[in-house]
Amino acid sequence: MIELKYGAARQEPRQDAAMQRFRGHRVGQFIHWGLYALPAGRWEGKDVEFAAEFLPRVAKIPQQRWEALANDFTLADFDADRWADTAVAMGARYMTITTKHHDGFCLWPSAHTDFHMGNTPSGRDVLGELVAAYEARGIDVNFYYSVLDWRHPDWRFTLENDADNLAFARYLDFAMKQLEELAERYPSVKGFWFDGTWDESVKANGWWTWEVERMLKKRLPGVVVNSRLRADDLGARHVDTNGHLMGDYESGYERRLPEPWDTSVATRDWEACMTIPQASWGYHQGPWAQSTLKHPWDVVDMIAHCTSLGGNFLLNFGPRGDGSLAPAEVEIARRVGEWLAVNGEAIYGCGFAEGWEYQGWGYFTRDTSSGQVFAVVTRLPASGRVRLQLPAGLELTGLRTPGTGAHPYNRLADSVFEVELRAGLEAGPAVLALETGLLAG
Ligand code: JFZ
Repeated sequence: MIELKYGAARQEPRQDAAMQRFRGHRVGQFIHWGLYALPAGRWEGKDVEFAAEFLPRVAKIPQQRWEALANDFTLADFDADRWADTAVAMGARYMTITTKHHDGFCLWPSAHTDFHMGNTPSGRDVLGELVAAYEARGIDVNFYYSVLDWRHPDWRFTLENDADNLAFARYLDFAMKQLEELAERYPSVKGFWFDGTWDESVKANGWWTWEVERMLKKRLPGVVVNSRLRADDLGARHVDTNGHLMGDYESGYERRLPEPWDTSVATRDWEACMTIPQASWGYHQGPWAQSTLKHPWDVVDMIAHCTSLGGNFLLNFGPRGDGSLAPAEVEIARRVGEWLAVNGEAIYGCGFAEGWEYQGWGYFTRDTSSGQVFAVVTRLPASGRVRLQLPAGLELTGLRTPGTGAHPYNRLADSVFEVELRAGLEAGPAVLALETGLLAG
């Protein structure tokens, strides 16, 4: 053990009510929205096949031309209630929105920069409108904030000399003030999701990431902060030099999930975030993105996968430049939500089912309060039959599907049962609620 001033604040998962609430959500909606939604991956008639929010860098767009996009951000078709209704339809229990992404543009009227929504034609506080609309529907709102800032004159990627150190100290002060401002203006916010913390400059200032976490928790009791914010005294990120998770949950799973048999991740809180197209967070209009959209059942598979290992799943949406949601994304949300409306008892409030081993056809989950075990069958074998191998000493005494009720099964051997699931495939992955008893003898 090394003595750390800015390492993990605690060594065990939080168990307070706010954290338990976050943990039980399991399904969240991520939103990436900013000026990059206007060009949507296309510049001067050419598709740029890279994440749309990176367009200014990848296409080397002059700063003034990028900032001029603010004049076109007119919100012609923006309606916070419609976004929130889509989240409800999807069955999302929380939402995380980009208050400021890497280009520095702010979705709220910040007193610490001119580059914000208040200086666009509508002048509206879209962040405030979204907080109100989502919370009115019982959906928790979290804020994404990029520490990396391509526009701010004091931002530094590396610290080469005293001048860099001075400039970056001013930058950290600016970012702290913006975060204080967010906490003050929107005190109902439930969590902060930090990004853009990987550069040497940030890693050399682990004290600041500690201070940010402390400041937010002091002002907003219960607030939940992701591990991506944090660096320790020695520049270790997410997990400190002594191996303890910093922040409240691990947020390193970006467009990938842990292996389904890697039960080691179930010992702590975590969240995975995922794009609908292959690799863009901001709306990208080109076929490079639009031809790669995931199927709703792919999304359901990932939700169950995360739940089975005690993690949350944050599905990203990239609204368009006029403020409307992309119809294909609304449709995916609707179909995922239809599935959750029937089968959500296997997801919400559920987590890792200790002792129930991964068997390839899908995932076991367990309701953390009732103890009810579920099988979510996302990869039905070609036989149409699923073999359920129960933990040694248990047998199946009943089977139920949330949609249709009691379901037949065959006993093959002690603790081995078989279920026929060919029928009803169009309704998506089947869920089985398992009733078990101790094997006699
Ligand atoms: C970052 C951003 O650069 C991106 O635009 C988006 O906002 C995403 C959610 O976060 O991208 C990342 C962040 C982390 C990793 C990879 C890309 N990572 O941990 O491998």
